[in-house]
Amino acid sequence: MAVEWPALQAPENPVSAFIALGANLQNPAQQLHDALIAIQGHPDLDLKRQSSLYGSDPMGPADQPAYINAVCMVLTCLSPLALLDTLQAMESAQGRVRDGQRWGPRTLDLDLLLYADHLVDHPRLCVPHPGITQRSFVLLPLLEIAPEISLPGLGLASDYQATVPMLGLSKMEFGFEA
Ligand code: A4P
Ligand code: MG
Repeated sequence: MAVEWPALQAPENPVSAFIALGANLQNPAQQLHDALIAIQGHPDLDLKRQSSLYGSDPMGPADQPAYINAVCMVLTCLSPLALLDTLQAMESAQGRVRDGQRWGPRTLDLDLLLYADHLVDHPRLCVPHPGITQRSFVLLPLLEIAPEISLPGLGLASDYQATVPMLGLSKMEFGFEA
């Protein structure tokens, strides 16, 4: 599919964007906490909602630690690619090393799940994130903070809850204040 303009342009008014957070190295809960602090403190991001923390078994190679995941919602005037750049800079600032291993362990992964109601198909960015409907560690925290949300081109997110593989997902009792 061709890149859709103006889907990649910066909006005139703030739009909502949903971000998935994941970590399984170097105190993952602290990594997510630090990431939310960074998001909250960023001048172009207005953190509006954050889910509970969720623990889950690793998807992909099994010889890696369990993950902690969460989802947050921000308002932003950044373009989708500028937002991706911002998220990748935050990953690097928290020690993310890209060694090319697919689904390998990481200190912090920040994926852009949804950007307003846009469909983006760009070499660097696919939105909605293709994993939303297949990953319990993304779908359930998303539904916690946006139970009625519709996924562009895919319908209601809640329609996928019954069939998504659970991967040992559990909502953690402790949370944190960003
Ligand atoms: N990219 C394209 N679309 C997007 C998007 N919507 N958001 C591109 C973010 N990035 C997007 O990502 C590779 C490239 O995808 C980026 O350069 C960007 O241009 P990456 O973060 O560098 O690499 P990655 O995260 O290892 O790749 P991948 O395949 O996206 O991994 P996933 O899907 O993030 O999986 N198990 C549990 N339980 N919980 C997890 O959070 N995470 C992973 C990583 C594996 N297993 C897991 C978990
Ligand atoms: Mg990623």
